Amino acid sequence: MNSLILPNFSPKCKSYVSIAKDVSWRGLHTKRKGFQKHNGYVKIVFVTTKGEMNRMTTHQGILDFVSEATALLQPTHVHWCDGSEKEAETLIDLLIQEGKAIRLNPTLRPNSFLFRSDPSDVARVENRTFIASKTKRDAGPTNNWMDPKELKATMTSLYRGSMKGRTLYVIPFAMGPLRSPFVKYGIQLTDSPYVVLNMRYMTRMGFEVIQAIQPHMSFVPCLHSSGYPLEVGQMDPSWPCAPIDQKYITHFPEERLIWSYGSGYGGNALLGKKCFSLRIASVLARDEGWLAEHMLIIKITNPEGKVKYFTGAFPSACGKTNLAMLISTLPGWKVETLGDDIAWLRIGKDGRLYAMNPEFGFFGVAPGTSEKTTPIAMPTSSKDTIFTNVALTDGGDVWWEGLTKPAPSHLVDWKGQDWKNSPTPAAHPNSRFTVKISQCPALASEWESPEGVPISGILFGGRRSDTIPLVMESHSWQHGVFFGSIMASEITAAQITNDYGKVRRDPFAMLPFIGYHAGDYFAHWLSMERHTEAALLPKIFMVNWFQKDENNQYIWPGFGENIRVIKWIFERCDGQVSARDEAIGYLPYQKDLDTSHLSLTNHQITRLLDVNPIIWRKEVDSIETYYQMFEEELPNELLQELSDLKARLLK
Ligand code: OXD
Ligand code: MN
Repeated sequence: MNSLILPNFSPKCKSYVSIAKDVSWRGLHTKRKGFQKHNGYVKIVFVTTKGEMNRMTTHQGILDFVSEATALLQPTHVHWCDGSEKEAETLIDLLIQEGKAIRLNPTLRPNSFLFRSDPSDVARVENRTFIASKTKRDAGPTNNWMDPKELKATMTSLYRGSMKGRTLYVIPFAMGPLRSPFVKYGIQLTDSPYVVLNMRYMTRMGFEVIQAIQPHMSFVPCLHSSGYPLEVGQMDPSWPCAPIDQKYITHFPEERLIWSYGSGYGGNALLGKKCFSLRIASVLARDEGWLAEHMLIIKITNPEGKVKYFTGAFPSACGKTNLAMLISTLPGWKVETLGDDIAWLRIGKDGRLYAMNPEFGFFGVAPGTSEKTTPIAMPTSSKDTIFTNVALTDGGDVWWEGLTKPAPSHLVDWKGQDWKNSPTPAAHPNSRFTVKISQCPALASEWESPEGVPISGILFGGRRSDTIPLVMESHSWQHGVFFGSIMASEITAAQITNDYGKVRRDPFAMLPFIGYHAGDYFAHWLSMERHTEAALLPKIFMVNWFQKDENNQYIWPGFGENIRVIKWIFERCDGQVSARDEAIGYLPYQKDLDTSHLSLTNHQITRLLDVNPIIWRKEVDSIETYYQMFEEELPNELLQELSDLKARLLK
């Protein structure tokens, strides 16, 4: 028996009945059985003439997963998502009726919606994220670990009955293009229609996907409950979620299983993203000989029409989206995007490393995004966009800090309160926009290439006021892995912590995303060299757009001007320019860094490309201390790199 909870009787009720019929599976015949009053809503009960599940898939694993979860979660209704436009419209209408979403002014922002989360549920919760590997050792020092049996027992009791009064949505989704040999499948069960709508933009999702999962194929079961069952008569808040100490974002790496409870926000709830495509995928990648990375992918075309592809890993708040959507200030140089967050990398038949973006959308941070900083993001989010926790203008459009100066004189802030020229941000610092990547005007045509694109260079970055020069290249693959392992960034105000200004080590920008022991992860990176010829692997670079002068001012102009650094990297990969061999890596000769038409003094350029041995000796001490956390699991190769660096600095 299927049922759909609909808003109270209204003159429109008839149309809801027809919508309710339409949301059933294509070609599936339903008969109305009757109405039931439920919690101020009318529940229209349908009986299906054929077993619904069997019409959708014969995959026994999927059928068992759904039926076992249904028995545990006890939803009022089960809905298998087809990913259609009609289904999305039905869900959004329902959410608007329930006061959980706001339709933005269709003239200004067609088919776009604003959601406001509960103020306690605004970001990924790293301290509630667990890697429940069989042993604590396998989770390593960078993850929270819990015994899987204990965790499952705790979560099973939380899950029991947690979807009462709600609909369980079955979301079949794919990470990667369906025709790619590297595509991976997931089935997410959720009680959040907001999650369904976001997953529809962030992943390939719905009918085609479930059809593609053949009976012999594996999938990652992803269970998600907001943790807010509705008893009869209970009010449904506009953003159901559980208190912080009941939130659990958990991964069972040996079983390739994801369980998430209590949060409806971002990476906690859109399980295809960080949970699957990084934490679980990093385990799959280790076992299968590839890399699952927190990286953007870009295509660069030089004035001669030569093309190269690059990936880049940057911690939060280091301009990753900006780089993914960069508009070049150098004539003839073009940047196109293939992804802004995740890359899966494999060695191809020709021995080169290929990257594929498993995602289908952007889940971008709104504050700071503007015509000036990220011009491409503006048309990208001009329609068909889901906004979360941004401010609402009087004209029914969205606003966030940095979008325009000055701010509009009146707004409704992300908490739904009137806002007038207040120092408190109107948009939450982690407010987001969700859009399909295909809406990006700077999208490279080969973004869905089944094999991915061959990578010439890997960029590691961070936000450092000093120490790291504007750009440097590693001496070798092993030295590049050392670069990745020591990546660090200064904590910014956007990160809501008390450690403002302190340096946080974030190896490979994967600190919260490595699904196993980080020491083994470094070893896995090192091992890639054994699977191909060293010369075929990408060159590895470290970049830093954020050096400051004595007056605490950024020296490098950044944004679109970063193309000048990319140009040097491109030319290094092409063997067109030589470099200074310094203790820390290869650095540009000043003449090879194109600074034409920039108002940089010679002194500033020298400073940007400087290696200060005193600062670097301190850095070496800091790396030594940081490396201790990996104990004897730290690969010897990295210790060797560190001691070689130390020796070179003393010369
Ligand atoms: C993200 C993140 O949301 O890295 O992409 O936190
Ligand atoms: Mn990210």
